[in-house]
Parts: sequence; C-alpha cells; structure tokens
Amino acid sequence: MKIIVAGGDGFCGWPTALYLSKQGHDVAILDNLVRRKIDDELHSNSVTPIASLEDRVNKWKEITGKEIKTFVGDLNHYDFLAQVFEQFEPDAFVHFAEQRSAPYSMIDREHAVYTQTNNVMGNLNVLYAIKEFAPECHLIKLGTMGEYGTPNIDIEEGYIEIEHKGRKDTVPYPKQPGSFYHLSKVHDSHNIQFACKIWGIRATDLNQGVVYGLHTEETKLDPALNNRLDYDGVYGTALNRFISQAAIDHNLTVYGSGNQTRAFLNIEDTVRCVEIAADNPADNGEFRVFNQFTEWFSVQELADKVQKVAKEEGIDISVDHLENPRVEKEEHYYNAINTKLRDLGLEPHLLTDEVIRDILKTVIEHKERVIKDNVLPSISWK
Ligand code: NAD
Ligand code: USQ
Repeated sequence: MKIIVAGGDGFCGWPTALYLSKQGHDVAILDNLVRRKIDDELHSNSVTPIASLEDRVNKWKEITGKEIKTFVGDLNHYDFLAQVFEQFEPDAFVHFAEQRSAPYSMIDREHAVYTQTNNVMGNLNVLYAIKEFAPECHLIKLGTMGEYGTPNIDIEEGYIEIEHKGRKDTVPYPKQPGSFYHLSKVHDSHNIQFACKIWGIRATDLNQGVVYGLHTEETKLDPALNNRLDYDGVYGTALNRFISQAAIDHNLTVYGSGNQTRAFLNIEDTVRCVEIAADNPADNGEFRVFNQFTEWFSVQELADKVQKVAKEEGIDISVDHLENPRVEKEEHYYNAINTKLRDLGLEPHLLTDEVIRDILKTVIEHKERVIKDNVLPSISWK
C-alpha cells in the first residue's frame, strides 16, 4: 500500500512510519516540523537526542534499503497538500499532524486559536484533498479518548444506542472534552463524519488513549532512529513524565487527588493499531471509530508503579499531590470499551515493571538533557 504518514516526524508518527515501511508498505512522511519549533518556543527538548528528519530517513535507508519519502510542509497550505496527493497517490492517509498538547492549547487565546486553526482546518484540507485527488484513499485519523471525557456511564466505541420517548436510534457518543485541544478533536470527528456522509469518503477515527514508552523494534536499530520523549509540563504525558521525574530524583507530580483515570497504551501498540486499521479499511462512506487503548489506570496508580520500580533501582522519591492546574473531575466512574482493535488482532503490550524499568534506564542515560525548570506544570486552565 502507498501510505502517507502526516506528522511522521513526531512521537507517534515516526515509529509508525518505520514500522509500516518495515512491513513492506511504500511510506511517505508529511510534516511541517512545527513540533521542533515549539521546543524552541518553550525552551524545552526531548530527553532523547533526535536526529533531523533528513538524517532519520537516510539512516533508515542505509540500514534497511527502504526509502521513506519526505514532504516538508503544512497541511494548511492546500497547494502543497494537493501536490503531495498528486505525486504520491496514497491508498491510506494516516493523520497524526496536529498540535496535541492540552496544556499548550490552554496557555492563552493565541495558543487556543492556533491549536484549533491548525487542527480543524488542517483536517478539513485533508478531507478536501481526498475528495479531489484520491476518493478511494482511507483516512486513518488520530482522535483521542479525551473526546468522551469522563461520563457516569460506560464509554462505547464512537456510537451509542439510545431510547428516547419510546423511539430508538444509534447516535454519536456524547462528547465532553477537557481542553481546547481535546475540543479540536471533537470538531475533527464531526467534520470527518459529515464528509463520509456527503462524499462517500472512507475513514477510521482512532480514539487513542495516553501513549507511553518510546522505543519500538525499529527505533532501537540506531541512535539516529531514536524516538522523541517529552517530559516537560506542557508536552510530557503522565507516565513518561513520572519516569523522567524519577530519573532526575524529582518527586512525582500527581495533580490533585490522583484518582482521575485515563486509558493508556504502549507506543508499540500504537504502530500496530494503525497497521490493523490500514489492513482493514472502512467502507466507502463509513465513519468508523475504534477506541485505541489497552488498559486504564488512575494517575495515582501510575505514580505508585513508578515509585516502586525507581526504588528497586535505588532511587528514593515521593509522590507529591500538587494543586491541580486543570479543571477536571478527580473522582469519577470509568469503564471504556475497546474490543474492535482486539477483534481485528491487536495483542497488547501491557504495562509491567519491566516496561517502566526499560524507559527509566533510557532516561537515566540522557538525564543531563532534562531542563529542570520545565518539570513543574506552569499552565493553568483558569
Ligand atoms: P507530536 O507533536 O510529537 O507529533 C505531531 C507531528 O505533527 C509533529 O511532528 C508536528 O511537526 C506535525 N504537525 C503538526 N501540525 C502540522 C501541520 N499543520 N502540518 C504538518 N505537520 C504538522 O504528537 P504525537 O504525540 O506524535 O501525537 C500524534 C497524534 O496522535 C496527534 O494527533 C495526537 O492528538 C494524537 N494522540 C497522541 C497521544 C499521545 O499520548 N502522544 C494520545 C492520543 C492521541
Ligand atoms: N497528570 C498528572 N500529573 C502530571 C501530568 C498529568 O496528574 O504530571 C494528569 C492530568 O491532570 C490528567 C492525566 O494525568 O488527568 C492525563 O494527562 P496527560 O498530560 O498525560 O494527558 P492529556 O493531557 O490527556 O493528553 C495526552 C496527549 C494528547 C492525547 C491524550 C489522550 O498529550 O495528545 O489526546 O493524552 S486522552 O487522555 O485519552 O485524551
């Protein structure tokens, strides 16, 4: 298959591009490299040193003989996007290319507007490009479990059957997202569903949980293929952040009670889920939704796990409860369904002490790169 990985220079996109290339697909990366510029804006960095996109794909070719083409440009420049579609003629378009930090979207008006413009308009351009240049192309779009929020009922996969005043219908599951970033994903989902209905586009929305880890078999082949690992208060996500904190002897930063629960998966499962979606495309006109996670944990449970493994490695840190910078429920019901990817063959890599230890050892190797001022949260929802 000819597959474009948009956002292929990022944390999820890079290992996915390598994995799909290894599986024999003809892969091209589209990325405007804005994530690297945001590191400069935030005076932050990846714990792991990462090579330039050019060096990354050159090293991949040198090691495997496989070529990954690159298109450096912005989804919001439609002329550029049109050219990419005309030249590459994709069978599938994997769309990771969005601003993905909830705290970044909550910095101020400008960052909220940037996030929603970049994400919603970029995705709308992709929908138009598929309609205009590749109507059979399968859109595999990264959504988020955070679209659903934390309702007091089970979270279904995209749709819910409801009975109202004696009549029944199956409707999109209600969305109660928790940041302007998460809202951008809801807006994307609505636009994709509408485009499927009116133009007959085929699309899969992968409502992904929080991703942890950094290595895949492919990224481990050479330091030039390293994946990025975010630890800062803006882009770092719960588990990877706690492990990075342990590596520098920093107490773990649980926000509020820590009883807030989220769905998680290993980066090794992210790449496989995308492959499963590509191998089993949605039908023409179908807007399919998969919940892409393998387990759920409260933030406290994650901190406890990291504290235990760190202790075994001779690192003694405590779990701090910081005033929560976010507006979110800290006590809530959580039960989310995730059977569709499992039914199509996903075999989860679950979170074990060994997985935590492995990430911890990598961070320790590079711990002098961690900028300590970036560790505590600095952005408030209010
Ligand atoms: P990332 O920031 O590391 O990567 C995103 C990439 O997209 C970056 O390389 C960036 O330069 C590029 N990009 C952004 N806007 C672009 C544009 N307009 N045109 C071209 N390129 C653009 O993020 P990630 O962690 O790899 O996340 C990838 C996707 O998966 C996002 O859509 C995110 O919402 C979703 N997701 C991520 C997680 C997670 O825990 N990391 C969880 C659930 C969903
Ligand atoms: N949290 C802490 N301490 C920290 C960091 C986070 O207690 O140091 C808590 C947060 O308050 C929140 C939970 O951990 O309750 C998750 O926060 P996060 O930063 O790990 O994840 P989130 O902001 O939800 O965003 C991340 C990705 C985003 C993706 C989302 C999946 O950045 O792109 O969409 O995970 S989900 O959470 O399922 O929506």
